Amino acid sequence: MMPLAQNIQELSSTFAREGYIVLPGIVSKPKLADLAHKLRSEFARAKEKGELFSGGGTITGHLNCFPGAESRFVYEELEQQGVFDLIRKLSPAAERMPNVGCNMNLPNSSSQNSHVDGYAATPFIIVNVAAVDTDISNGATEIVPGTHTRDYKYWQYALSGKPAIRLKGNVGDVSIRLSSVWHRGMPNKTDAARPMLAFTWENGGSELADPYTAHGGKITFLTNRYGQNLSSRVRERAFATMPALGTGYLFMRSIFQ
Ligand SMILES: O=C(O)CCC(=O)C(=O)O
Ligand SMILES: [Fe+2]
Repeated sequence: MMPLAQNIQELSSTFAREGYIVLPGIVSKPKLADLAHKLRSEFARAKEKGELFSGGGTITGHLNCFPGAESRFVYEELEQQGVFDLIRKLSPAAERMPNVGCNMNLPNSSSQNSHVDGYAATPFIIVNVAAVDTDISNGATEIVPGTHTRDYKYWQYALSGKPAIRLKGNVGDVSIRLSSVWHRGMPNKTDAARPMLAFTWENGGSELADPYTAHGGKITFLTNRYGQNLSSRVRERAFATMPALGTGYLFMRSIFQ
């Protein structure tokens, strides 16, 4: 692959136009395979011991997680490969260290509703690293290129007719996207969870001097997009079992917003 520094013009212009870019083969595959194994084992253990919360993304099957201090090698490799230099060129707001996270797409998950992450008015950069080979079967993320250029309401997005693509890729591939590009997590039809690492710069980055000290440095599963109270659980259940209901609800609500 061409070193990133030589390719910066082209990457910047693709990023400006599409809202995302993909850099194949950046992070070491064997180390990521080992990390994916640890994340899956820890999830199985936490579930077995009844340590997981109810609702909070467990019904739709899309959780956030902190990938543990043992995942620091991913950050170091991104740094060595010049990915963070590229990020600082793409977004001068990315000053601090990123928040370090991971998306666990669980077996039998349902489609998320299409969304932008955070608030459309304050976009930030997200670097995803595939921790396993990812394709349609295990829920490669759906993304709609070019949707970051205006602040769509849900109904405007739904009627925009812009074509969606799936971010299929191999372990070690990196994708860099703006939070304001419309996207969603998709069903994982395999029997193994799909972990995907995420480095995010919301509000300029992590508040910790070292984001790997979060959660005592231990792999931790966290809620995603849904709360844990009864009404959140009812809503999550309804969206998981009747995706069209979710689309219709968001469509109507966005008209009156
Ligand atoms: O896991 C994925 O593929 C995407 C998840 C996502 O977009 C989210 O949880 O906000
Ligand atoms: Fe998202």
